[in-house]
Amino acid sequence: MTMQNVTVPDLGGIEQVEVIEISVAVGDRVAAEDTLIVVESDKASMDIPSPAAGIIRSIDVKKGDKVSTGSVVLSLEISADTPAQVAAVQAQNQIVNPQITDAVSPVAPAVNTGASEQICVPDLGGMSQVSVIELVAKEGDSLNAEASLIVLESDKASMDVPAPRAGVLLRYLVKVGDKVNSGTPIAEMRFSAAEKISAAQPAVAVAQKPVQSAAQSAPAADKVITAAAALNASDNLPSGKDVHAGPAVRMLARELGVDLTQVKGSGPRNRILKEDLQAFVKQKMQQPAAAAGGFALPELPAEDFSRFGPVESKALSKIKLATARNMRISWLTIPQVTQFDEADITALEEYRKGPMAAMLPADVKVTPLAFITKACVKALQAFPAFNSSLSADGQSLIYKGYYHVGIAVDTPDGLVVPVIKDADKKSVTDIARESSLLAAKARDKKLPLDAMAGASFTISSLGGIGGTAFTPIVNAPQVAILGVSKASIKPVWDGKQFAPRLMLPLSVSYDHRVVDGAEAARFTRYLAELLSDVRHLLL
Ligand code: CAO
Repeated sequence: MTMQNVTVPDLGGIEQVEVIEISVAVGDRVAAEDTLIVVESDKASMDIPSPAAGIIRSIDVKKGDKVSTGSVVLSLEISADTPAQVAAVQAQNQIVNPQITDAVSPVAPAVNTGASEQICVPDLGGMSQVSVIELVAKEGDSLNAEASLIVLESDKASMDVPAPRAGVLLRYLVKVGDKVNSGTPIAEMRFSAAEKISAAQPAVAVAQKPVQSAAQSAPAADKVITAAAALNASDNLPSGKDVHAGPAVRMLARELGVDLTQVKGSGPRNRILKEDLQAFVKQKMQQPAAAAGGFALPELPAEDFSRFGPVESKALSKIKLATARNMRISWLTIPQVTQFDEADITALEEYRKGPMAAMLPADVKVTPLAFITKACVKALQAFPAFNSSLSADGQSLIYKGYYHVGIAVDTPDGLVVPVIKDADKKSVTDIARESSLLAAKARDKKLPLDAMAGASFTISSLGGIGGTAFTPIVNAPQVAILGVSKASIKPVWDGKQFAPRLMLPLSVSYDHRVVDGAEAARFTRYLAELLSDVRHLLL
């Protein structure tokens, strides 16, 4: 039995790396080469594998710690009993802590071909026939030095091949799925004259960004490159929440503050590609801000209707777009219920069409809507909650001391809601005059903006069209809306017999956070009673 400290291998000049994953726990039994810890620099992630089979006795680092070459990360009790096994362990230890001096650049070597240079796969340290799994940039892109060009993946690890220096990617020489070896040309790039260096100068880059050399002697070479090049063996990680992504994607995710465990990978074996990260961020940006209830709904998928027959697309008018936005917000944020009732307007209509019509000047037309507006004001005065709004934080109710009634008007461009201000101070005839004037202006697109602002309650009348009932949507931040349908003669039981009465259907939709059902039923009934006796409205 031998105790073995596992240390961070030579980082080839990188001063510090961050522990990003701890793949084992104290007491775990591990096999040789099992991933113990994953560390990451800003260019690469790499796994620190177990030098031999054994049991984890202590873990000396935690996620987020910064470690350097030689830092002890954990201690392992190795079950190596024979001299041969001990020797193997010692050899592994050399592998994990190699003393390497002649490091080479991690960036792809470039071969100068005159106008452009070929970028080749760096030394793979003994690995061959490694798959190209991602072409990261686009042909024609201007790339910064060390921007990722392609991602390679072997059975155990993935590796970014970056551009050696800033330049333009002219074309790729490989495609996804190709198998490549050390030295395989992968792309052609053009560099500015100042940046051109010959293929004989890799040592310049070496001194700046050294990593282990695969060219170094030793049977340890394969191991060394696995541990120290830009490799990420997350395939081997045991935890389901660990992610499979290359260093460039990890770095980008960190910059964007994206939790990669939330991103679905579309690459081989669910590897997260740069496109997956971009699509994730785009989708998050497009989501509507969480509504008051703190949720966001998924968008409907786009449908290609032309698959089913001929189609024509027409842009929505500004009015319709605004209505769509408001209706959506209202529908999604207000728990609304509709209360139905009927008003007996037989007497009201006899009066309107008889004595009232006889008194009115010829140019004034009074429809049931003017009486209904007046009745609404009286009902709002009796039930102030219907003339209120919830405060923005939802903690209080703001009661309004004014009665501004919005009237929904159907225009060729869509629904417009002009407002009859201070309707409580106006007579039925005044309201009739004003509403027909506002409706005419709305249809002629001559309504000033302030004529549509400030309503404390809304009426939507489809009485001139027909229908028996409907459920209007509360016009937020108001808390209630009255829908009026077409009056019709109905047989009504008067206690002794059925009598023909003109019944007006009323539909009151209300915000159930503000108004409860019993209150809504009382409000609607009260409204119906006001309309059944015209004297209430003329006083
Ligand atoms: N029952 C029976 N008849 C009714 C009635 C009712 N509830 N309401 C109106 N009428 C009658 C009127 O008396 C008039 O008849 P006469 O011409 O014989 O006098 C006729 O129907 C037409 O009325 P009107 O619709 O021109 O006038 P109005 O005052 O009732 O309504 C306005 C004005 C602007 C509200 C209306 O024209 C309108 O645009 N309504 C549509 C609103 C809408 O689209 N709402 C839906 C919103 S939710 O998507």
